[in-house]
Amino acid sequence: MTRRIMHIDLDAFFVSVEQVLKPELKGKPVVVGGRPDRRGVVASASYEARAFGLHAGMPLTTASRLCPQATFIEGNFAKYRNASQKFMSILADFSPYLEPRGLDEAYLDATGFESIHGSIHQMAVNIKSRIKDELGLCVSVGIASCKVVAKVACELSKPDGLLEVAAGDERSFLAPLPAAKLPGIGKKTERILKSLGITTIDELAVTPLREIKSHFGTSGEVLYRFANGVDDRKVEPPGVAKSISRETTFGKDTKDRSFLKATLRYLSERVGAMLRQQGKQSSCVTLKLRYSDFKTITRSHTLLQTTDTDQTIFDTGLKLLTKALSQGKQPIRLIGIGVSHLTESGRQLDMLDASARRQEQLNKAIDRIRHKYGFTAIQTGRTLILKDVFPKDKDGYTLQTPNLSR
Ligand code: TTP
Ligand code: MG
Repeated sequence: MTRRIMHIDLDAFFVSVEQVLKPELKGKPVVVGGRPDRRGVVASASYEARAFGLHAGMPLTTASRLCPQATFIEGNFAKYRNASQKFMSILADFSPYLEPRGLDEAYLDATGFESIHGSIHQMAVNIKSRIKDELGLCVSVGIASCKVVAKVACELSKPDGLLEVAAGDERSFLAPLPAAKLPGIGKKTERILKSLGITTIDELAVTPLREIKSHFGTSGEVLYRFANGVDDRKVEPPGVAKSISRETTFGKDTKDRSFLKATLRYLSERVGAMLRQQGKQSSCVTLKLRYSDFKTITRSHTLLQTTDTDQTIFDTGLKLLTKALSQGKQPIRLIGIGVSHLTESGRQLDMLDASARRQEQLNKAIDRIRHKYGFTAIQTGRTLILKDVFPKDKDGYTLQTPNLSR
């Protein structure tokens, strides 16, 4: 049976949520991202604003120059998360084979669902109208036999679109489109392709695989397959996490070691708490650093024994941090810590060891108190200095995330 995959993406998501709350903004140029005189970029632009050349990622100052009459809105992430949850739960009513991608996008496997809705096209019409009726939002849907073609079809149909590519037409549907429309082709890849004389997807599709691989290595193979409309990736409902990580960007780049350590400690505690909440242990700790020139490094350490304690995560991260700081000279823009290679937590052999047992009891007590009174109800000495830097509420410090980006 040929697969029928849908790609579903809300139109001008952040802006549309604002327009539902303030209907007088409908049909007007609207930007979410911040005030026009602030440092920062456009997160979402209404289609009316796009007519003036505005797009996501454009500096707000440029946006206000191109379209001074636009309404600029700071935005409120909690509102968008709430709308996103409702959106995903409507989709989940249609198929259990649902793979959310970010806040406003999802793949849905609709193979075999014709009998319920009459046709897959009709199923998409039903999805669109439920989202419109219940959330007041417009969504675009692409339907095809694989993910990559469904995604391109969705993108092409926007706004308020619905485009189905019949089985067998994948290759000819993609062929005339610019190569940059293919997911995975960013600015850099596009430049290289141009220098090779490749501008359309068709030109990429007929280039010998050997040649593509000589420029892009093994990822060239994926490009080649996508260009030919071949993509056997499954729709994967979110399973259990394969890794857990927390990170934050700083308001100002820093080299201050005790501040970096304090932040690392706090992030380690958040990771540890989540790890224990999921009943998992980890045997690999990874530190992530982004320097002021945006160069990003990750350094990992494999533990001899699995762990779920904040202290071990922090100690390991700190060793990696100390080493990285002795090598990199630039100020740091972002720090993150994560654990991977997760296993179900069972009693470890060394639990016979009294100190490990004490540690486990301590973790349990801390988690209980935090569950009841909020994350910052218990703070280790090291993280106290963060109170002057990050805003805090009952649920912990509000970490700085870059603009409204994902
Ligand atoms: P997109 O789906 O890429 O954009 P969109 O929904 O605004 O517009 P459309 O799909 O109709 O082209 O991203 C979804 C939301 O994610 C977007 O509304 C705002 C947020 N976002 C950012 O915060 N930063 C970004 O750079 C991008 C691209 C999106
Ligand atoms: Mg969208």
